[in-house]
Amino acid sequence: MQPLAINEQRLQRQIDELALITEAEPPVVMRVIFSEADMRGRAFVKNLCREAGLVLREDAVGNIFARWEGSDKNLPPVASGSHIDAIPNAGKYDGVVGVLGVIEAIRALQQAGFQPKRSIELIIFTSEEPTRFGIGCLGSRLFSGVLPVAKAAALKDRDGKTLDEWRKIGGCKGDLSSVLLPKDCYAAFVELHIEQGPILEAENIDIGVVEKIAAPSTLRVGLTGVGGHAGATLMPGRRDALLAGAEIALAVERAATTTGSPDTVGTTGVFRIEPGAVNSVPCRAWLEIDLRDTLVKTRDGALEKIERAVPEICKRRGVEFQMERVNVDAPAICDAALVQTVVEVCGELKLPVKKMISRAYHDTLFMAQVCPTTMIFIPCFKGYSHRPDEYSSPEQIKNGVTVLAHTLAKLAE
Ligand code: HGY
Ligand code: MN
Ligand code: MN
Repeated sequence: MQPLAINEQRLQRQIDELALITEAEPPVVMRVIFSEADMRGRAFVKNLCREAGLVLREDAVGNIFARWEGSDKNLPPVASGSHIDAIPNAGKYDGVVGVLGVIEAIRALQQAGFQPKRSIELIIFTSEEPTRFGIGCLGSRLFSGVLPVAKAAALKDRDGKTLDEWRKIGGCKGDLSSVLLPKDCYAAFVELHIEQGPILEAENIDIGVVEKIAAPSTLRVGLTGVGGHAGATLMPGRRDALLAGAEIALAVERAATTTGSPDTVGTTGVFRIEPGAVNSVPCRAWLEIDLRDTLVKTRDGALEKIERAVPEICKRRGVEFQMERVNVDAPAICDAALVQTVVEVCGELKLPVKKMISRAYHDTLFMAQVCPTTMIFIPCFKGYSHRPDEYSSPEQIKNGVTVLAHTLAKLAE
């Protein structure tokens, strides 16, 4: 095979163009699953797949598959991919590098005359971000069987619109039960992603290869207090839902900072109140709490601490609560042989490489239930992510795509 020519200008142009397909004001990116912008983003990427000669299909929850047919169609394909949906106030690289980068890697392999024996399949997962339904990795959870169909079918967004209603808007066909794939459907899955952390940049290393993905969990708490006139309702006896929520958010911080593990992270990322009028005592509050650690035991200990604090705070404040574990996931252990393949490719390309833990979750977390997996990380500016100043340079992206292309070639030959 001739040396690979990754067309970084073309790839950068595509990243920039996709970033303009957003629900927000550029440079802010936001593409919530099945929104009008997400549908335009999907169409944009599907078009690039067609231009690269890939065979497209979509499943009943909107996962998109773009396949480069190999010479031996009986062999399980090698897969790579990520997501293009984006949370509010996002940047333009999270997920996108691992989707557009695969198309670029395939085009470079095609141009170098490589002919895969195993098919190489790009997967663009539905709703990796939890924005719409409060649970992340919806597409890969269903795909891997981690999320039961009945639980998925019951998902609603904050206005009560169901997953089925959104699937109709997204043009999805078929029953959710058809999303589940047989265990040996892929030979391997490798996801290219920005690190979303500061380590590679700080240590001046070009490539990270992921050995383990931290264990995420989400807790949802609904609070019902008693509203009233801000002027006429005296302080004694108030049952202020916001203040109960505020104490719970502080309990999350306390639980995360007292485990003794530097890897425990707790965030009350969503905190909504009603009625939201300056002169009205908040009668309702909703919290969505994100709690993670690389060790399940530590994460679970912190989660249980929060679950004990909620009733105690609410009892003291006379506020009623509902509490629900939305997801409590195990960490993923990546495949050692696959990790070694990436290390070898980096050696051949003379790119410094570091074995790492991913603190962010990814679809790879669930693909690990389906087949051997690993991830290829590239540095990002100060580790920033989930903010508009998220940035990786064309050079850093090119390095990641080159390593991915050579890795896919090794796995597909
Ligand atoms: O939250 C995460 O870890 C991922 O970026 N969705
Ligand atoms: Mn993200
Ligand atoms: Mn991501």
